[in-house]
Amino acid sequence: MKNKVALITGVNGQDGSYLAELLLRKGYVVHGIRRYSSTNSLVNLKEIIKKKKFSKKFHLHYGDITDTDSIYQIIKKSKPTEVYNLAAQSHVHVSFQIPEYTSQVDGVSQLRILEVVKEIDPKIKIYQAATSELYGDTKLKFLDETSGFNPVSPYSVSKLFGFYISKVYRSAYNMFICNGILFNHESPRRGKSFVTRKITSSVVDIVNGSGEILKIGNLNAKRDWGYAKEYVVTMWKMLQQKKPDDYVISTGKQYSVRQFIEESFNYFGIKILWKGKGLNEIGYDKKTKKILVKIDPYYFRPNEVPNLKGNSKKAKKVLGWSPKTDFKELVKIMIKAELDK
Ligand code: NAP
Ligand code: F7E
Repeated sequence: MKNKVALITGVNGQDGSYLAELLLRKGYVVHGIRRYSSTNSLVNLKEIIKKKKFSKKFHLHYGDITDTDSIYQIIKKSKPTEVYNLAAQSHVHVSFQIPEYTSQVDGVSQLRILEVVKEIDPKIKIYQAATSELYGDTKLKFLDETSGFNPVSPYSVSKLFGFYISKVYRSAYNMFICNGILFNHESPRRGKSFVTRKITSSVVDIVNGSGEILKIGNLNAKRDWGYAKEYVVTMWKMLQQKKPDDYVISTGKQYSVRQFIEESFNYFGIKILWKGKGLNEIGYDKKTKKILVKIDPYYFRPNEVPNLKGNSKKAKKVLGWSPKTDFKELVKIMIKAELDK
């Protein structure tokens, strides 16, 4: 394979780090944009940095996707054949606290990238990280590429702009741009403020005797949770097709936050029983009667997305992709990784 060069924004995030590893294994030269940080933000990239054969083909650039000039300079210099725009203020709850900033990073920045690519080389292929949050508060049982959107957070409205501006540039300028509508995907590299990693890391701390109680928000929210390492493969596959298109990536199964907690404790043989209602609901250990879970309204959102479940038939048919890791296995992978730490 010759001259495959990828640029990944958000390279040190969960998906960016898995995608960088995948592309390096495929022989790509990979450039990544990272923001300057006073603290170490490269923990997800440690596998790449420590492997000599990878590190030679891996280049990090300081930049920010709200800064058009830095995007321009990096694309001009690195000459990518594929750009994966994964950078985002990716926390839905936080987007209610910094809505204007979120719209700049998660919405307008995709336009910045599209404009720069159109100017430098419109043949560069682009992947845009769209999201199941676009469907928002929906009554539909299964969501696919034809389902209507009803975004209910500053995060999802910003991503809606990114989604549609990508379609506009695809049709208006004949550019190769794909939107990946990915449902929730998790891993040991997930940030600790997202519910799955928060649960697995707290459960391991509790089992290790920290004495803490898991404080949680909406126990009944349901998500279609997949494994991030498998999902990044679809980003690459989308850009290898003859024509650009949009794809839903999901497992087709949903579980509640409550079930995620139960399954995590279950790994250690602890059975959680529930008692009480609303803010007073608690989860306790059936055997010891010790309270292990409490509700904290701090984690409630001004608007909630109660449930999401995808239908990835198109991805299966066109990309030849289907998920392999089920819910139980995902919980196991995340718990084991916490134990290893
Ligand atoms: P993540 O772990 O939160 O990573 C986000 C990355 O974006 C981080 O590397 C972050 O860098 C970077 N970033 C944030 N603001 C930036 C800016 N202004 N300029 C440059 N970089 C910036 O997110 P993820 O889970 O990997 O998700 C990847 C993408 O997919 C995101 O766009 C997310 O919205 C979208 N998505 C995620 C899911 C999911 O379930 N994970 C589902 C659908 C869509 P710092 O370390 O400096 O903060
Ligand atoms: O919340 C509920 C919360 O923050 C999941 C991002 O990657 O996926 C992610 O967004 C559910 C919500 O993910 C807590 O109310 C209960 O219903 O892990 P989350 P998210 O909001 O679904 C989508 C597809 C993206 O695109 C986003 O970038 O869990 N929940 N208690 C809680 N959530 C958090 N964070 N913390 C709690 O204590």
